[in-house]
Amino acid sequence: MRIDVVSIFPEYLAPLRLSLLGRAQTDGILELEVHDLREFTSDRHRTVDDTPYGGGAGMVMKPEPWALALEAVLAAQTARRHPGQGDARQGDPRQSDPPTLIVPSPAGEVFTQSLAYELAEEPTLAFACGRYEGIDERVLEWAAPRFRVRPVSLGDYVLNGGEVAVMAMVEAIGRLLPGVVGNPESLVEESHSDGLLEYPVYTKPSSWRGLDVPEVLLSGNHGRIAKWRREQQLRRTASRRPELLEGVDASQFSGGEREVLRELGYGVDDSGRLARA
Ligand code: JDK
Repeated sequence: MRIDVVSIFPEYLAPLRLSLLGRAQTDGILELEVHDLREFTSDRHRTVDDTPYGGGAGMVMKPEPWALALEAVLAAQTARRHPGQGDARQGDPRQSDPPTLIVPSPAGEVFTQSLAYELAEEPTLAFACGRYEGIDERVLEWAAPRFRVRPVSLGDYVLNGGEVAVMAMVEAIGRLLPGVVGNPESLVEESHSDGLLEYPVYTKPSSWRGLDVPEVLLSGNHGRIAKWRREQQLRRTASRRPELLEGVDASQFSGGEREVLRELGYGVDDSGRLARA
């Protein structure tokens, strides 16, 4: 996968060169290029912001450096997506398979594991990191015929810019690429977790500062262990994220699991969905 990131703080993205994703880059699984938006300005002060029309606090990112930067990204990505076509498709606003452009924004759709899986299938991704109060909205309109534009929020809180959101998204997407995570069984188990929170994990020593690992995990009884872990997932989800259980199809749960859910205050409604009792 090829990923291009545009930012006024390219150094902010440096940690993406470390650890698992760094290895993925040296292994040729991931190609990551970070572009400095200021390289696409032409005034002496390399200006990227200006005052907002309509008034209000703060500054807004000017559109022209963004168009030039995204044109450079398109040129780089088109060569990878359609090798051997020269620049015939470059910037052609009528392509049927435009690359995806993620624009981090507090006003976007929320980034989820499901979106990470979807984006991990793409051959190329581009990320536009805004700063200040955001990017002139016309940049998204200009980009719409050239990219599949997706404003995406990392969650319902306000960051100072898009960089931290991009780090989180690139890490979540990158670890799904084949060969990035050392043990692919981890990913298989993750994908079968059915939207429940994870079970707790323990390692040696079995007794530590007066705290013992749950006995079942030392039993060697894999059936009992699987049942216990699943019950822990249900208990954690009910206590920390009850909204994840509300309305889900109850038929995916065994008799024993429905027993646990009843104990946690969940019943099954007429349509077979979980509901708080
Ligand atoms: C991209 C700039 C900072 C954005 C408020 C301003 C008028 C009110 C500061 N999940 C998530 N959280 N935050 C982001 C994110 C923040 C960003 C940018 C992503 C670019 N900022 C910022 C908005 C405001 N807003 C305009 C209405 C304040 C992503």
